[in-house]
Amino acid sequence: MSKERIKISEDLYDIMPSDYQDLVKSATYGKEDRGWKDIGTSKELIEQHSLCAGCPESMAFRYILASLPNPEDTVMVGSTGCTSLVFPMVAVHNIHSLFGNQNAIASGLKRALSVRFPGRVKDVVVLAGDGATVDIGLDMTLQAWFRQEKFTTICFDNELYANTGGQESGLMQKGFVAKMAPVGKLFDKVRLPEIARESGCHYVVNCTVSKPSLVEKVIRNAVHIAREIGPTYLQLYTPCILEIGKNSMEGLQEMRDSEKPTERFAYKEYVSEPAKQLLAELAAKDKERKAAAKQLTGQA
Ligand SMILES: Cc1ncc(C[n+]2csc(CCOP(=O)(O)OP(=O)(O)O)c2C)c(N)n1
Ligand code: SF4
Ligand SMILES: [Mg+2]
Repeated sequence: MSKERIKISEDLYDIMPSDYQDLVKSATYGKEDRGWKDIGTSKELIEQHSLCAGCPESMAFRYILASLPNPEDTVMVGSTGCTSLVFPMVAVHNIHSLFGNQNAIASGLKRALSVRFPGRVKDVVVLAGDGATVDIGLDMTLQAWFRQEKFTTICFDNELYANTGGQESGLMQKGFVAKMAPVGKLFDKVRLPEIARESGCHYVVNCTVSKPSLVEKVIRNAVHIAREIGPTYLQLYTPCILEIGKNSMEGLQEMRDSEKPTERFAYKEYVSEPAKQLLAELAAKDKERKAAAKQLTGQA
């Protein structure tokens, strides 16, 4: 796994887009320690987006793409919604699925990749909105977990259908009034993290994307556990600033307010026993690798 895969033939170098040339020069493909700290110094796998200015989904995309452990061998599966506006600008293989079908598509894809590339690591990561994950796609979401499909499901939870103007979603908070849901939500927010745990996910996290280091940690854990053990689920609060009446500078504060210990996005994590064991093994290997690298630097 390295930049060899994206290298440009010398004869064609001049006619390649400058963004591609930059990817070859300074993207972090193949770097074991890649993470959010590379943002600003290396070519990112996303540099533009067509979301509203200041939309927290754009921060979430940047942190996730900087943290994927194996981007050159990852396929992301998206679904209709604000997130789908971003995928055409992402330098990771991705598939757009019919709204709600994303976990069914990812199941087939993951299985096909393991047949087509036996013995090679191929990660699959679903990234969809709350309407796609919980409402219209709930059957596909749950069945993939029941079948123990080995991929990660990420839900960008903005608590409504943002892309179609603000309809009610199962993850909307009780009492919330949206532009296209004037009566106000009558029921509590569906407890999808708990449902994910009870449906067989081995790693479940509910949090905001206010802290890049936290996003990096949970993405790495979720992808590694899905690769080796079984389904993982991340529910990330990416507020729709347009719908909650905030300006482009206020998304971060909204997330900080919502992650306080008594709030609905207080950090929540579930790790199954086999997943705990895997994380401990990975941490030990990482420590060994870093110690060996330090020793080598000392010798040089
Ligand atoms: C099969 C199908 N049903 C409905 C729609 C209309 N539609 C497009 S985006 C969307 C809402 C998306 O909401 P969510 O998944 O929460 O993503 P967000 O836009 O909030 O990020 C809907 C209902 C569609 N495109 N296809
Ligand atoms: S409508 Fe909301 S979720 Fe969609 S891009 Fe704009 S702020 Fe982000
Ligand atoms: Mg939504």
